[in-house]
Amino acid sequence: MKNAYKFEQTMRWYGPGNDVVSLWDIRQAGCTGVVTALHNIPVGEVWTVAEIEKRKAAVAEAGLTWTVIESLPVSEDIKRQTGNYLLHIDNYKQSIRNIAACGLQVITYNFMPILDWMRTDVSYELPDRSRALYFNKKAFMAFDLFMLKRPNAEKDYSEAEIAGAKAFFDSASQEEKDRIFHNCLLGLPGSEVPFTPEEILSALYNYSHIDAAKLKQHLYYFLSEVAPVAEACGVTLAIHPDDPPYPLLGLPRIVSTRADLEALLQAVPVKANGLCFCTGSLGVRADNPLAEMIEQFGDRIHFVHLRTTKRDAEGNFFEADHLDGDVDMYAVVKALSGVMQKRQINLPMRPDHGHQMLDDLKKKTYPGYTAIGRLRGLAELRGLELGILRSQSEA
Ligand code: DNO
Repeated sequence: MKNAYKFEQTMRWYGPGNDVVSLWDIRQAGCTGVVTALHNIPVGEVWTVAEIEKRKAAVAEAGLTWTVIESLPVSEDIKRQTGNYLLHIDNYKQSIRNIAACGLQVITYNFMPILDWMRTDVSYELPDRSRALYFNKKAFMAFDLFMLKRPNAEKDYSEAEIAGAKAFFDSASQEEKDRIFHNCLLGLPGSEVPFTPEEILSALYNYSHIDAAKLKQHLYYFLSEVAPVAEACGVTLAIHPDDPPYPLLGLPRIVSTRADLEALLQAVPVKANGLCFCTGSLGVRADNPLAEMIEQFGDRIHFVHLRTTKRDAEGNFFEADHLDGDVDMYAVVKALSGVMQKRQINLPMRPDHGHQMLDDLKKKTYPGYTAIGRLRGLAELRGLELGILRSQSEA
Protein backbone atom coordinates (compact mmCIF):
# COMPACT_ATOMS: atom_id res chain seq x y z
CA MET A 1 0.00 0.00 0.00
CA LYS A 2 2.74 2.43 1.00
CA ASN A 3 4.53 2.07 -2.30
CA ALA A 4 1.44 1.73 -4.44
CA TYR A 5 1.17 3.76 -7.59
CA LYS A 6 -1.77 6.15 -7.62
CA PHE A 7 -3.46 8.65 -9.85
CA GLU A 8 -1.76 11.96 -10.09
CA GLN A 9 -4.76 14.15 -9.27
CA THR A 10 -5.27 17.05 -11.64
CA MET A 11 -7.89 19.49 -12.82
CA ARG A 12 -8.24 21.43 -16.00
CA TRP A 13 -7.47 25.13 -15.83
CA TYR A 14 -8.36 27.48 -18.67
CA GLY A 15 -5.51 29.88 -17.99
CA PRO A 16 -4.87 33.30 -16.45
CA GLY A 17 -7.79 35.67 -16.81
CA ASN A 18 -10.00 33.00 -18.39
CA ASP A 19 -11.08 30.86 -15.49
CA VAL A 20 -13.06 31.81 -12.38
CA VAL A 21 -11.67 28.65 -10.79
CA SER A 22 -8.21 29.67 -9.61
CA LEU A 23 -5.07 27.61 -9.32
CA TRP A 24 -5.39 27.88 -5.56
CA ASP A 25 -8.92 26.48 -5.75
CA ILE A 26 -7.49 23.56 -7.69
CA ARG A 27 -4.74 23.06 -5.15
CA GLN A 28 -7.23 23.14 -2.27
CA ALA A 29 -9.22 20.43 -4.01
CA GLY A 30 -6.22 18.18 -3.45
CA CYS A 31 -4.60 18.37 -6.86
CA THR A 32 -0.88 18.38 -7.48
CA GLY A 33 -1.16 18.81 -11.21
CA VAL A 34 -2.89 21.06 -13.69
CA VAL A 35 -4.12 20.34 -17.19
CA THR A 36 -4.04 23.40 -19.38
CA ALA A 37 -3.42 24.70 -22.89
CA LEU A 38 -2.31 27.86 -24.65
CA HIS A 39 -5.74 28.66 -26.05
CA ASN A 40 -4.42 32.02 -27.25
CA ILE A 41 -2.16 30.47 -29.91
CA PRO A 42 -4.07 30.01 -33.17
CA VAL A 43 -4.62 26.40 -34.21
CA GLY A 44 -1.86 25.31 -36.59
CA GLU A 45 0.82 27.61 -35.23
CA VAL A 46 3.88 26.66 -33.20
CA TRP A 47 3.83 26.76 -29.41
CA THR A 48 7.07 28.55 -28.59
CA VAL A 49 9.31 27.68 -25.66
CA ALA A 50 8.80 31.19 -24.26
CA GLU A 51 5.00 30.85 -24.20
CA ILE A 52 5.12 27.38 -22.69
CA GLU A 53 7.57 28.50 -20.01
CA LYS A 54 5.37 31.44 -19.13
CA ARG A 55 2.34 29.23 -18.49
CA LYS A 56 4.49 26.71 -16.65
CA ALA A 57 5.71 29.45 -14.31
CA ALA A 58 2.16 30.67 -13.65
CA VAL A 59 1.16 27.16 -12.62
CA ALA A 60 4.27 26.69 -10.49
CA GLU A 61 3.50 29.88 -8.56
CA ALA A 62 0.58 28.07 -6.91
CA GLY A 63 2.80 25.11 -6.07
CA LEU A 64 1.35 23.01 -8.88
CA THR A 65 2.84 21.24 -11.88
CA TRP A 66 1.64 21.52 -15.44
CA THR A 67 1.18 17.79 -15.92
CA VAL A 68 -0.77 17.43 -19.14
CA ILE A 69 -1.40 19.60 -22.17
CA GLU A 70 -5.03 19.56 -23.18
CA SER A 71 -5.22 20.20 -25.99
CA LEU A 72 -2.59 20.78 -28.60
CA PRO A 73 -5.31 21.12 -31.24
CA VAL A 74 -5.13 19.56 -34.68
CA SER A 75 -6.14 21.92 -37.46
CA GLU A 76 -9.07 21.31 -39.77
CA ASP A 77 -6.55 21.38 -42.64
CA ILE A 78 -4.77 18.37 -41.11
CA LYS A 79 -8.06 16.54 -40.58
CA ARG A 80 -9.11 17.18 -44.16
CA GLN A 81 -5.64 17.09 -45.75
CA THR A 82 -6.19 20.38 -47.48
CA GLY A 83 -4.54 23.80 -47.63
CA ASN A 84 -1.69 24.16 -45.20
CA TYR A 85 -1.80 20.69 -43.70
CA LEU A 86 1.84 19.83 -44.34
CA LEU A 87 2.98 23.07 -42.75
CA HIS A 88 0.63 22.46 -39.82
CA ILE A 89 2.08 18.98 -39.31
CA ASP A 90 5.58 20.45 -39.30
CA ASN A 91 4.43 23.03 -36.79
CA TYR A 92 2.86 20.31 -34.66
CA LYS A 93 6.19 18.48 -34.61
CA GLN A 94 7.97 21.66 -33.58
CA SER A 95 5.45 22.23 -30.81
CA ILE A 96 6.09 18.69 -29.57
CA ARG A 97 9.84 19.35 -29.48
CA ASN A 98 9.31 22.64 -27.65
CA ILE A 99 6.97 20.99 -25.16
CA ALA A 100 9.58 18.31 -24.51
CA ALA A 101 12.29 20.95 -24.10
CA CYS A 102 10.17 22.50 -21.32
CA GLY A 103 9.94 19.15 -19.53
CA LEU A 104 6.28 18.39 -20.23
CA GLN A 105 5.40 14.84 -21.20
CA VAL A 106 1.76 14.29 -22.10
CA ILE A 107 -0.19 15.91 -24.95
CA THR A 108 -3.93 15.40 -25.39
CA TYR A 109 -5.66 16.11 -28.67
CA ASN A 110 -8.71 14.94 -30.57
CA PHE A 111 -9.57 14.21 -34.17
CA MET A 112 -13.26 15.16 -34.18
CA PRO A 113 -14.13 17.10 -37.33
CA ILE A 114 -15.20 20.72 -36.71
CA LEU A 115 -16.86 20.10 -33.36
CA ASP A 116 -15.51 18.89 -30.08
CA TRP A 117 -18.11 17.77 -27.53
CA MET A 118 -21.80 18.35 -28.13
CA ARG A 119 -24.66 18.89 -25.66
CA THR A 120 -28.12 20.33 -26.12
CA ASP A 121 -28.31 21.70 -22.56
CA VAL A 122 -25.41 22.91 -20.43
CA SER A 123 -27.58 23.75 -17.45
CA TYR A 124 -29.93 20.80 -16.98
CA GLU A 125 -31.53 20.84 -13.56
CA LEU A 126 -31.33 17.61 -11.57
CA PRO A 127 -33.72 16.69 -8.76
CA ASP A 128 -31.27 18.04 -6.14
CA ARG A 129 -31.21 21.37 -8.07
CA SER A 130 -27.62 21.06 -9.15
CA ARG A 131 -27.06 21.45 -12.86
CA ALA A 132 -25.48 19.11 -15.38
CA LEU A 133 -24.70 18.79 -19.07
CA TYR A 134 -27.36 16.99 -21.04
CA PHE A 135 -27.77 15.56 -24.50
CA ASN A 136 -31.36 15.29 -25.61
CA LYS A 137 -31.59 13.39 -28.84
CA LYS A 138 -34.87 14.89 -30.01
CA ALA A 139 -33.61 18.38 -29.28
CA PHE A 140 -30.45 17.65 -31.23
CA MET A 141 -32.37 16.27 -34.20
CA ALA A 142 -34.67 19.30 -34.07
CA PHE A 143 -31.58 21.53 -34.15
CA ASP A 144 -30.16 19.65 -37.13
CA LEU A 145 -33.39 19.39 -39.14
CA PHE A 146 -35.34 22.53 -38.35
CA MET A 147 -32.95 25.13 -36.96
CA LEU A 148 -29.66 24.56 -38.75
CA LYS A 149 -31.55 23.02 -41.69
CA ARG A 150 -28.55 20.99 -42.79
CA PRO A 151 -28.98 19.88 -46.39
CA ASN A 152 -29.96 16.19 -46.59
CA ALA A 153 -30.10 15.84 -42.82
CA GLU A 154 -33.34 13.85 -43.07
CA LYS A 155 -31.39 11.02 -44.72
CA ASP A 156 -29.63 10.35 -41.42
CA TYR A 157 -32.82 9.71 -39.45
CA SER A 158 -35.73 7.31 -39.54
CA GLU A 159 -39.25 8.55 -40.20
CA ALA A 160 -40.18 7.99 -36.58
CA GLU A 161 -37.16 10.01 -35.44
CA ILE A 162 -38.06 12.88 -37.73
CA ALA A 163 -41.65 12.86 -36.48
CA GLY A 164 -40.42 12.87 -32.88
CA ALA A 165 -38.05 15.75 -33.56
CA LYS A 166 -40.83 17.69 -35.29
CA ALA A 167 -43.20 17.23 -32.37
CA PHE A 168 -40.44 18.35 -30.01
CA PHE A 169 -39.72 21.40 -32.15
CA ASP A 170 -43.36 22.41 -32.45
CA SER A 171 -43.98 22.21 -28.74
CA ALA A 172 -40.77 23.98 -27.65
CA SER A 173 -40.99 27.63 -26.64
CA GLN A 174 -38.95 30.19 -28.55
CA GLU A 175 -36.74 30.60 -25.53
CA GLU A 176 -36.07 26.88 -25.41
CA LYS A 177 -35.29 26.82 -29.13
CA ASP A 178 -32.87 29.72 -28.75
CA ARG A 179 -31.10 27.95 -25.92
CA ILE A 180 -30.75 24.70 -27.84
CA PHE A 181 -29.52 26.57 -30.86
CA HIS A 182 -26.89 28.38 -28.81
CA ASN A 183 -25.74 25.25 -26.96
CA CYS A 184 -25.37 23.19 -30.12
CA LEU A 185 -23.17 25.84 -31.66
CA LEU A 186 -20.85 26.02 -28.63
CA GLY A 187 -18.62 23.01 -28.54
CA LEU A 188 -15.15 24.48 -28.63
CA PRO A 189 -13.22 24.28 -25.36
CA GLY A 190 -11.44 27.46 -24.40
CA SER A 191 -13.59 29.53 -26.71
CA GLU A 192 -16.48 31.67 -25.61
CA VAL A 193 -17.49 32.38 -29.17
CA PRO A 194 -20.06 30.00 -30.61
CA PHE A 195 -20.08 29.14 -34.29
CA THR A 196 -22.55 30.92 -36.51
CA PRO A 197 -24.92 28.65 -38.46
CA GLU A 198 -23.31 29.84 -41.71
CA GLU A 199 -19.89 28.83 -40.43
CA ILE A 200 -21.09 25.38 -39.45
CA LEU A 201 -22.88 24.82 -42.75
CA SER A 202 -19.86 25.82 -44.80
CA ALA A 203 -17.55 23.75 -42.57
CA LEU A 204 -19.88 20.77 -43.02
CA TYR A 205 -19.83 21.27 -46.76
CA ASN A 206 -16.03 20.99 -46.65
CA TYR A 207 -16.39 17.51 -45.17
CA SER A 208 -18.97 16.25 -47.65
CA HIS A 209 -16.38 14.12 -49.48
CA ILE A 210 -14.75 12.77 -46.30
CA ASP A 211 -16.17 9.56 -44.92
CA ALA A 212 -14.95 7.54 -41.94
CA ALA A 213 -12.44 5.53 -44.00
CA LYS A 214 -10.88 8.68 -45.39
CA LEU A 215 -10.78 10.45 -42.04
CA LYS A 216 -9.03 7.39 -40.59
CA GLN A 217 -6.41 7.58 -43.32
CA HIS A 218 -5.82 11.20 -42.41
CA LEU A 219 -5.53 10.41 -38.71
CA TYR A 220 -3.10 7.56 -39.32
CA TYR A 221 -1.03 9.69 -41.65
CA PHE A 222 -0.88 12.45 -39.04
CA LEU A 223 0.14 9.92 -36.39
CA SER A 224 2.78 8.32 -38.60
CA GLU A 225 4.34 11.79 -38.89
CA VAL A 226 4.08 13.10 -35.34
CA ALA A 227 4.21 10.01 -33.09
CA PRO A 228 7.83 9.13 -33.99
CA VAL A 229 8.85 12.70 -33.17
CA ALA A 230 7.08 12.45 -29.81
CA GLU A 231 8.63 9.04 -29.16
CA ALA A 232 12.11 10.40 -29.88
CA CYS A 233 11.76 13.24 -27.41
CA GLY A 234 10.03 11.35 -24.63
CA VAL A 235 6.55 12.80 -25.04
CA THR A 236 3.34 10.78 -25.26
CA LEU A 237 0.27 11.65 -27.33
CA ALA A 238 -3.14 10.89 -25.85
CA ILE A 239 -6.06 11.01 -28.24
CA HIS A 240 -9.39 11.94 -26.71
CA PRO A 241 -12.36 9.86 -27.85
CA ASP A 242 -15.37 11.31 -29.63
CA ASP A 243 -17.99 12.89 -27.42
CA PRO A 244 -20.63 11.62 -27.90
CA PRO A 245 -19.12 8.52 -29.53
CA TYR A 246 -21.10 8.37 -32.78
CA PRO A 247 -21.47 10.44 -35.96
CA LEU A 248 -23.20 13.82 -35.64
CA LEU A 249 -24.43 16.22 -38.31
CA GLY A 250 -23.32 13.73 -40.94
CA LEU A 251 -19.70 14.01 -39.81
CA PRO A 252 -17.66 10.85 -39.42
CA ARG A 253 -16.45 10.02 -35.92
CA ILE A 254 -13.61 7.53 -35.79
CA VAL A 255 -12.47 7.34 -32.16
CA SER A 256 -15.63 5.94 -30.60
CA THR A 257 -15.38 2.18 -30.19
CA ARG A 258 -13.05 -0.52 -29.01
CA ALA A 259 -12.32 -1.42 -32.65
CA ASP A 260 -11.49 2.24 -33.43
CA LEU A 261 -8.98 2.40 -30.58
CA GLU A 262 -7.45 -0.91 -31.53
CA ALA A 263 -6.99 0.19 -35.14
CA LEU A 264 -5.45 3.54 -34.34
CA LEU A 265 -2.98 2.04 -31.87
CA GLN A 266 -2.00 -0.62 -34.38
CA ALA A 267 -1.68 1.87 -37.22
CA VAL A 268 1.38 3.43 -35.56
CA PRO A 269 2.66 0.92 -33.02
CA VAL A 270 4.85 3.09 -30.83
CA LYS A 271 4.23 3.87 -27.18
CA ALA A 272 3.95 7.60 -27.88
CA ASN A 273 0.80 6.91 -29.89
CA GLY A 274 -1.61 6.47 -27.02
CA LEU A 275 -4.93 7.27 -25.43
CA CYS A 276 -6.65 9.70 -23.17
CA PHE A 277 -9.06 7.20 -21.68
CA CYS A 278 -12.23 9.23 -21.16
CA THR A 279 -14.85 7.06 -19.46
CA GLY A 280 -17.49 9.75 -19.86
CA SER A 281 -17.22 9.81 -23.64
CA LEU A 282 -16.65 6.10 -24.27
CA GLY A 283 -19.21 5.16 -21.61
CA VAL A 284 -22.12 6.68 -23.54
CA ARG A 285 -22.04 3.50 -25.65
CA ALA A 286 -23.27 0.41 -23.85
CA ASP A 287 -21.09 -1.68 -26.20
CA ASN A 288 -17.81 -0.28 -24.86
CA PRO A 289 -16.69 -2.63 -22.06
CA LEU A 290 -14.54 -0.08 -20.26
CA ALA A 291 -12.71 -2.25 -17.74
CA GLU A 292 -11.82 -4.79 -20.42
CA MET A 293 -10.64 -2.02 -22.71
CA ILE A 294 -8.40 -0.68 -19.96
CA GLU A 295 -6.80 -4.10 -19.63
CA GLN A 296 -6.42 -4.41 -23.37
CA PHE A 297 -4.97 -0.93 -23.99
CA GLY A 298 -3.32 -0.40 -20.59
CA ASP A 299 0.19 0.06 -21.93
CA ARG A 300 -0.91 2.89 -24.16
CA ILE A 301 -3.11 4.86 -21.77
CA HIS A 302 -1.30 8.08 -20.91
CA PHE A 303 -4.05 10.17 -19.37
CA VAL A 304 -7.41 9.46 -17.75
CA HIS A 305 -10.68 11.40 -17.61
CA LEU A 306 -13.09 9.95 -15.06
CA ARG A 307 -16.72 10.82 -15.58
CA THR A 308 -19.97 9.01 -16.14
CA THR A 309 -23.25 9.59 -17.87
CA LYS A 310 -26.66 8.08 -17.42
CA ARG A 311 -28.46 7.18 -20.60
CA ASP A 312 -32.06 6.25 -21.30
CA ALA A 313 -33.68 4.06 -23.92
CA GLU A 314 -34.23 7.02 -26.27
CA GLY A 315 -30.53 7.84 -26.51
CA ASN A 316 -30.60 10.85 -24.19
CA PHE A 317 -27.95 11.12 -21.52
CA PHE A 318 -26.95 13.46 -18.74
CA GLU A 319 -23.72 13.68 -16.80
CA ALA A 320 -24.32 11.88 -13.53
CA ASP A 321 -22.48 12.02 -10.22
CA HIS A 322 -19.08 10.43 -10.70
CA LEU A 323 -19.95 7.24 -8.83
CA ASP A 324 -23.56 7.03 -9.86
CA GLY A 325 -23.90 6.63 -13.61
CA ASP A 326 -23.70 3.86 -16.17
CA VAL A 327 -19.92 3.53 -15.82
CA ASP A 328 -18.91 0.89 -13.29
CA MET A 329 -16.43 3.25 -11.67
CA TYR A 330 -15.23 0.66 -9.18
CA ALA A 331 -14.27 -1.72 -12.00
CA VAL A 332 -12.70 1.12 -13.99
CA VAL A 333 -10.57 2.46 -11.14
CA LYS A 334 -9.54 -1.06 -10.16
CA ALA A 335 -8.45 -1.82 -13.72
CA LEU A 336 -6.57 1.45 -14.00
CA SER A 337 -4.91 0.88 -10.66
CA GLY A 338 -3.76 -2.52 -11.94
CA VAL A 339 -2.27 -0.83 -15.00
CA MET A 340 -0.39 1.63 -12.80
CA GLN A 341 1.08 -1.08 -10.55
CA LYS A 342 2.11 -3.09 -13.60
CA ARG A 343 3.70 -0.15 -15.38
CA GLN A 344 5.00 1.37 -12.16
CA ILE A 345 3.73 4.82 -12.92
CA ASN A 346 1.27 7.31 -11.51
CA LEU A 347 -1.14 8.10 -14.32
CA PRO A 348 -2.45 11.65 -14.47
CA MET A 349 -6.21 11.71 -13.96
CA ARG A 350 -8.75 14.46 -13.85
CA PRO A 351 -12.32 14.27 -12.63
CA ASP A 352 -13.93 15.24 -15.88
CA HIS A 353 -16.70 17.78 -15.52
CA GLY A 354 -18.76 18.24 -12.39
CA HIS A 355 -22.17 19.53 -11.55
CA GLN A 356 -22.86 23.17 -10.94
CA MET A 357 -23.72 23.06 -7.26
CA LEU A 358 -23.62 25.13 -4.05
CA ASP A 359 -21.66 28.32 -4.74
CA ASP A 360 -20.91 27.20 -8.29
CA LEU A 361 -24.51 28.11 -9.11
CA LYS A 362 -23.65 31.79 -8.66
CA LYS A 363 -20.61 31.70 -10.93
CA LYS A 364 -20.08 31.56 -14.63
CA THR A 365 -17.69 28.74 -15.44
CA TYR A 366 -16.96 26.85 -18.61
CA PRO A 367 -19.74 24.29 -18.96
CA GLY A 368 -18.81 21.33 -16.77
CA TYR A 369 -15.75 22.97 -15.24
CA THR A 370 -17.08 24.09 -11.87
CA ALA A 371 -14.98 24.19 -8.70
CA ILE A 372 -17.22 22.43 -6.21
CA GLY A 373 -18.77 19.92 -8.59
CA ARG A 374 -15.35 18.73 -9.72
CA LEU A 375 -14.05 18.80 -6.16
CA ARG A 376 -16.86 16.46 -5.17
CA GLY A 377 -16.05 14.13 -8.06
CA LEU A 378 -12.35 14.12 -7.28
CA ALA A 379 -12.92 13.51 -3.57
CA GLU A 380 -15.15 10.54 -4.30
CA LEU A 381 -12.72 9.11 -6.82
CA ARG A 382 -9.69 9.36 -4.57
CA GLY A 383 -11.64 7.69 -1.78
CA LEU A 384 -12.58 4.91 -4.14
CA GLU A 385 -8.96 4.48 -5.19
CA LEU A 386 -7.74 4.43 -1.60
CA GLY A 387 -10.36 1.84 -0.67
CA ILE A 388 -9.34 -0.39 -3.55
CA LEU A 389 -5.63 -0.17 -2.76
CA ARG A 390 -6.13 -0.66 0.95
CA SER A 391 -8.39 -3.66 0.62
CA GLN A 392 -5.96 -5.22 -1.84
CA SER A 393 -3.00 -4.75 0.47
CA GLU A 394 -4.92 -6.22 3.41
CA ALA A 395 -6.12 -9.22 1.42
C1 DNO B 1 -14.58 18.29 -22.73
C2 DNO B 1 -13.21 17.78 -22.96
C3 DNO B 1 -12.83 17.80 -24.42
C4 DNO B 1 -11.35 17.51 -24.60
C5 DNO B 1 -10.86 17.56 -26.01
C6 DNO B 1 -9.45 17.06 -26.10
O1 DNO B 1 -14.87 18.79 -21.69
O2 DNO B 1 -13.00 16.56 -22.38
O3 DNO B 1 -13.12 19.06 -24.91
O4 DNO B 1 -10.61 18.44 -23.90
O5 DNO B 1 -11.67 16.82 -26.84
O6 DNO B 1 -8.87 17.44 -27.31
